Amino acid sequence: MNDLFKENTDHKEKYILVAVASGNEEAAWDSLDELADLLDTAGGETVMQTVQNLAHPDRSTYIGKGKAAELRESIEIHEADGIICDDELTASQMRNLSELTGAKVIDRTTLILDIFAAHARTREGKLQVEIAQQKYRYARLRGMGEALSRLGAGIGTRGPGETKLETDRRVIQKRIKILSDDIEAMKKARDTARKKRSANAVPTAAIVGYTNAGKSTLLNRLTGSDVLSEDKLFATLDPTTRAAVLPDGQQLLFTDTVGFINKLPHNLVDAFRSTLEEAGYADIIVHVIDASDPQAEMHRRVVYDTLIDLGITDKPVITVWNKADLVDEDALFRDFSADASVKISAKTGAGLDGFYDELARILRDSRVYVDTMIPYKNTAVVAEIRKTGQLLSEEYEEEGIHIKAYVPRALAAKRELEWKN
Ligand SMILES: Nc1nc2c(ncn2[C@@H]2O[C@H](COP(=O)(O)OP(=O)(O)OP(=O)(O)O)[C@@H](O)[C@H]2O)c(=O)[nH]1
Ligand SMILES: [Mg+2]
Repeated sequence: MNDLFKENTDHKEKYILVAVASGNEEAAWDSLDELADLLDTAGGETVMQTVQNLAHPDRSTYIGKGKAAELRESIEIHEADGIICDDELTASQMRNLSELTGAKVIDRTTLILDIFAAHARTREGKLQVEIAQQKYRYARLRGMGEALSRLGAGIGTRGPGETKLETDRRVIQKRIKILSDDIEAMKKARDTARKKRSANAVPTAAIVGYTNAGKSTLLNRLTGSDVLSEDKLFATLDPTTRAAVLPDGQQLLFTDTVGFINKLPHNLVDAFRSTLEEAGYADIIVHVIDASDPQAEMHRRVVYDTLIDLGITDKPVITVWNKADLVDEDALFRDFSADASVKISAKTGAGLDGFYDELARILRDSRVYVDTMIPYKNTAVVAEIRKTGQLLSEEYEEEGIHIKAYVPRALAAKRELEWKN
């Protein structure tokens, strides 16, 4: 599936996972469990996990030198292929730690980038992953260049190694520029597609949430589609939009998006910014949380933090506590940051009625009430309202159709319908 861990398909590469805890040791262990899930998704195997308490990661070796020496032994005992650190490392931390442990050293960012690379399907997704990878490499090369120039300090000349690095850096920079231009062009195409959609005035809901929360399963359940969903992290990278008709007959578009994760590498956030920002154009945010996950509360916070980071703060949010089939029937789940909270199982379909009710209520709130007469020459407006709003009544009278309806603000403005709030 990917380069790092599946060079030899018969052999699952084994890794020791390491984290530095500065204060909250429990959180560090939890984060390591997630790192193990990431490794599993990438096709590798965890043979040991360890946490070191340090005020802050060591600047040159991440963990302390004594701990590194211990790890060297553990690597032998477990016949591990290397270690994976739960933070992003600098080039020199990586090199030094590799020397001290005598093994391959990988960081959390590389692992996530690797999974993204393996899961990207569309051209845009692939470009976005590559740009994040190139930026990561670029930063690393710079780090190595500094180390090399320190080695050569005092002689007054630049070593051949550095010259090579300089050209590598220029090549990478050029590549990043080309990729950025390509992505920019695709963003324009998407903007056009979105404008077309919004001209139709069908409201949209963006499904967001922590990775593996069940976003794609929910999209499939709501729209009868067949988007890949599996028990892997970051199964979905590319936004998919599908239409659904709610029980009250109104149409709604749902967009499934890339999942969030704690310590999401910022190069990835930047590279995927235009994809992630899709949620910013939605009328409603559907925030899916895996209610059965012991880390649900942390996941909830990470999702809100990421939304804020993306500038998405003024949308109505409906929080969906998913996987209800895996939790105690009486367990209560609340999200006071959301406009509504419901408990469902995307898998079994339990609780969907409540979800539809809340969705309809929020949609109604984002609309205006219209009580007006539509002349017979404008009956297309009535069809439009039926599609995008909620038509409460229509009476055929002499001078036209008398309608009472909830209509999206945008449509009311476009058609110059008189409204009351
Ligand atoms: N038991 C149970 N499992 C569920 C439910 N909803 C989703 N799952 C499972 O959870 C796993 C992840 O589901 P996905 O729909 O792929 O999750 P996602 O949020 O799209 O994940 P990414 O795209 O990887 O970020 C799959 O194995 C689903 O079958 C549910 O309501 N109950
Ligand atoms: Mg998905």
